[in-house]
Amino acid sequence: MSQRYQLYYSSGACSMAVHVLLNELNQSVELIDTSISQQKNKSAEFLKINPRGEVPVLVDNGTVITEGGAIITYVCDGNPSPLFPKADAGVSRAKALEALMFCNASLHVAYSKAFMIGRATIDQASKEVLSKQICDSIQNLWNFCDEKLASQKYLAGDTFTAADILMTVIANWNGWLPQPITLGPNVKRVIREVSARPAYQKALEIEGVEYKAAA
Ligand SMILES: N[C@@H](CCC(=O)N[C@@H](CS)C(=O)NCC(=O)O)C(=O)O
Repeated sequence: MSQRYQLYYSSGACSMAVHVLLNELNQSVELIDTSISQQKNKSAEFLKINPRGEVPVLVDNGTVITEGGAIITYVCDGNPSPLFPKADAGVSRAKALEALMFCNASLHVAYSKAFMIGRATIDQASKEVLSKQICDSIQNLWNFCDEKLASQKYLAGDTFTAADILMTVIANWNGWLPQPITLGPNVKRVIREVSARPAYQKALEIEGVEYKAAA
């Protein structure tokens, strides 16, 4: 039987946050392997769906939605739960969006820059300087998260939201960076809890990903 949702994903990439979220919401999904390492995201077929060649892409009854932040809020709005306050919820919605956008537009983007510098065909000395600068900025973002999580249980406050899922996915990318990143005890507390949830464990198993960041 065809599923309502189709998700174009690459193992362990930011698309995994959408996968975990759909599991949390008990929504079945058809997963379409769009492996970045195998360049499936550059195939002519996928570029027709997302000309920018990026995952995640969600298809809901034929409607194509790109951009992780938009997909996450769309899925949450269509499946109301404590994971994301409703559109008329006022401050709690704003705080959930703030946390989600922090992960999507600040944390994720910093990693994207680091990966781009790693692939850049520039001289080694420049690469090292730029890599150090971006890795230092990633460390600062994690320090900011850790300070926030010292006084509240989760990124958006005292309720677990979709932002915590995205943060947990991104934390597992540290091994790909050219410089070690230290995650503080409060960040570790949250990523341990989130990655241990059945919805997360199921996504790890299906995507064939090992969760190393919580160690
Ligand atoms: N702004 C986009 C960024 C998505 C993005 O950067 N996805 C990465 C995986 S985490 C990707 O598909 N990269 C393709 C590539 O590296 O070729 C979003 O939030 O959805």
